[in-house]
Amino acid sequence: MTALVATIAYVLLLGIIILISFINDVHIDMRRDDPDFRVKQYRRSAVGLLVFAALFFALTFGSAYWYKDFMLGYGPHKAASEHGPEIDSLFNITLFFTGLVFVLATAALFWFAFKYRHVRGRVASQFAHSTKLEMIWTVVPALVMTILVVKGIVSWNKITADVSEDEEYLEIDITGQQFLWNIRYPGKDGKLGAKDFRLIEPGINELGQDWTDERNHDDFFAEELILPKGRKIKLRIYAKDVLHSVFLPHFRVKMDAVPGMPTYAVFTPTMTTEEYRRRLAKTKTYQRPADPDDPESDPLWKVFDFELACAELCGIGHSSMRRVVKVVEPEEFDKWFSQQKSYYMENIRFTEHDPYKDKLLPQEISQRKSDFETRFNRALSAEEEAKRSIELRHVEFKTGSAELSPLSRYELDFVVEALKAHPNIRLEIAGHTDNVGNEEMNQKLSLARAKAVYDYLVSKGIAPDRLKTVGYGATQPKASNASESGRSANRRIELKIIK
Ligand SMILES: [Cu+2]
Repeated sequence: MTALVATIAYVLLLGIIILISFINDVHIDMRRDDPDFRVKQYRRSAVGLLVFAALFFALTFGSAYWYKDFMLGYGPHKAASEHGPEIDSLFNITLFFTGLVFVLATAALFWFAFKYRHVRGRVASQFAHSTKLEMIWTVVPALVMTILVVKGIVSWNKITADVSEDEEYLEIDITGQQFLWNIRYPGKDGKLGAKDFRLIEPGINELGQDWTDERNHDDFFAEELILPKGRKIKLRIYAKDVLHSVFLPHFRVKMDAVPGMPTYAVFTPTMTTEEYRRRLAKTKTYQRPADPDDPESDPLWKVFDFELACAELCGIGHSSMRRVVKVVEPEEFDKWFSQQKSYYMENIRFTEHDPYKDKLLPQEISQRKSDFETRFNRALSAEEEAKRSIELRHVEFKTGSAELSPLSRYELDFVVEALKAHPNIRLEIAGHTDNVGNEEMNQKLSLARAKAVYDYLVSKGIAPDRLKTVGYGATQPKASNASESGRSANRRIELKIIK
């Protein structure tokens, strides 16, 4: 509504101005034959133009000064990256030359309109060609352009240089899509896993990560872009749909995200968010309350955050493509980094999307093995008979059957190894079930499952007389059968060491 009223007001104002100038023209026309009137009229217009020029300059420079604390490179917003000052100085050099031309050309324009206004009896001089003038306005701009372009190219090549192979750097994948950024870190191995757009599944595999590439197994996603101060960062930039642009204004980083054409940006942050805030705090402007309506709210400097924005108008939700960027001390970063959970391990592992769901990964094998060995050795050296039992935590069966799940073989192999390492011990293999179903069936099932373990061990070369099987059915629960988790804990195989 307000916009409509404003628009109507502008249109009316414009109409009035046009009308006045039209009336003025008619007025001048009527008195065309009065020379004094015309001279006066032109003088009035020329003085009006001078006043306009003065106001124009005052507003241009005044507003620039007024807002300097919010402009990058002026006021407190000095660059927070290693290459930033170079970009700022390029801007300043360009601004110097273009500003000079702007001021001189604008001043000359208005001054000439005043100086050479119509005066009775004055006639314009005419000349068709001046080599001197031609030389001046060709050579001077050419020289200035050469300086700007050469200096620009030198800086551009330096700033956009890729990392060299022997360098230490942190690689982060930034993928734009309508309308958000996917921020992927490489995990503990320091390497980002391979991607293929054909593997993209919305909600499951947003980036099309190839799970057969082990480098993907520790990659994780973050909501905010967290960066360590003083370390070189390489952003690997992608787009899933349309053009986006990675813009980190405080670090003077901007690079387009182009579908089908990966780009990159390399930079080193030099200030933490805290340090930057403290610098802002020294400026009066940033002492103002963040919420102008609430004088008690935190000052502007305190709520400041670096940001990642999309600098390409990419659609209706473009403005929501903002992420907070946090720069922290390297120690704090390392701590945060080590606490992050791998996307693969949390969301993909052992699901239908996992190409390795029927096998264990090397680190999982060694983890389970050391867990088993610890418990086995403890049971082996226990004095009391009751403590000489160990539960097989990863031996599982299909529901209601005695068929071992594919992943059970790993733990059973640890048992084989332990039996071979201790040739004097024997084992009682005890099967247990929950209390679902009738007693007789449970007893049979528990014995059948114990027998399946027995068969596996014998097939791996363990002498049958070292093993004994028992089926306890539901008679020895170790948890309450009232809940599913309790029932699941009760369905188990236990080994008792017999010396
Ligand atoms: Cu965008």
